[in-house]
Amino acid sequence: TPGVALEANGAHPPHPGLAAKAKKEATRKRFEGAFATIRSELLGHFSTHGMPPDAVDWYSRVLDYNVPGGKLNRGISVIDTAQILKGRALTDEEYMQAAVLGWGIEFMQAFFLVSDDLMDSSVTRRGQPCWYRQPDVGTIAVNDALLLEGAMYQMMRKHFRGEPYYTDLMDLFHEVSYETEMGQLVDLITAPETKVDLSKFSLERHSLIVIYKTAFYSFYLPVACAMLICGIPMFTPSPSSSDPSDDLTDPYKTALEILLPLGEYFQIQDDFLDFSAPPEILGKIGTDIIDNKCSWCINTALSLATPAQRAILDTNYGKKDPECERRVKKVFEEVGVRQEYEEYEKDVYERLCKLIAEVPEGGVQNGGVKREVFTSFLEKIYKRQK
Ligand code: GPP
Ligand code: MG
Ligand code: MG
Ligand code: MG
Repeated sequence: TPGVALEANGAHPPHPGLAAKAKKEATRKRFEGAFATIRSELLGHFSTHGMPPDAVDWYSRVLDYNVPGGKLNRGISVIDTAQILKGRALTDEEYMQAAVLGWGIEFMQAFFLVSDDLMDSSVTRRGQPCWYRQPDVGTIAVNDALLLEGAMYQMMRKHFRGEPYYTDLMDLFHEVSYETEMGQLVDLITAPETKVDLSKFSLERHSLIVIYKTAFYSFYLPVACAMLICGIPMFTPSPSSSDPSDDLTDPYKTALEILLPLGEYFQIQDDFLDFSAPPEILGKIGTDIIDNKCSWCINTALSLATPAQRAILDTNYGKKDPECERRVKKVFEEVGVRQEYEEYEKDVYERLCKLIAEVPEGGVQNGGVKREVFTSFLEKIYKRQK
């Protein structure tokens, strides 16, 4: 069997080397440079519509406050994936194409987060007050979120309208947005802000929420974008042929089948670390228990709890009280959430390695994808501590 070399040794040094850190920093800097270009294109276009100066100012405030301040993992992974698919450094032109789509995903994320913070009545995001909480913003944030979505399509229109894959690209962004919105719906009705009802939770619900709300746009979308600009054709369904989504050789379907469970794994790690990681390593204090989140930990605990433990969870979950949080954590420890996680991580890693090993190693020349695209993602997250 083709080996997927992802040994835990060597690949995961406790402290990434200084050189690796500097390289990461340079990658980020270059990507941020592309934002400056995209930003001025958007503002230029906005002005050509005769928008008055106060509207141009507002629009630039929306962009600067909400788009560039995140970790940029999604955007940068378009560039990394394109590089892997090409098997070489990108030309300046190829780089800009990848960067526009990378920023497109970051705009999509900004559109989602501005909306989500309003729906969740959140207070801070990325270390600053949520946009809607700016004194002069409020519910104008709804339109600002829609503007961010419009900007994402505008920048792709400017850079890709003449490309043969433009319709596929538009279709991809529309589909992924729709999937994320479905996930957001299930998330909102499963854990409403004002009512704690653990009977609505289950591991199946958790899986569905995570895959729809996060995995499509965070994991599949960046890779599908890179595949499109690297010339991997998308199968177009035609009414006369049988459903092409059944075609096991469709590289986009292959990507989806690996990246959705990988995205689910990533979120389960996130949930587990929220409960288990020391704040000084995680860089933040976990709040999922206090916030009534439909997290992997509570769902795992619910599936294992005795009636007495269940009663403790029912009365203490989602309460804004550190003593309640402590009681919930005690039940998590008693039912063995840590051991369950260890087992899950081992199993999902094996499952993903198997899936990756089955990818036909055709390479881009043969209209296929490369295993390294997936191993590089898996390598980055396997056994992460933060
Ligand atoms: C954040 O989830 C929200 C999304 C990833 C998608 C939002 C989708 C929309 C269609 C608006 P969260 O509320 O669980 O996380 P956070 O704690 O970051 O707010
Ligand atoms: Mg939220
Ligand atoms: Mg939310
Ligand atoms: Mg979390």
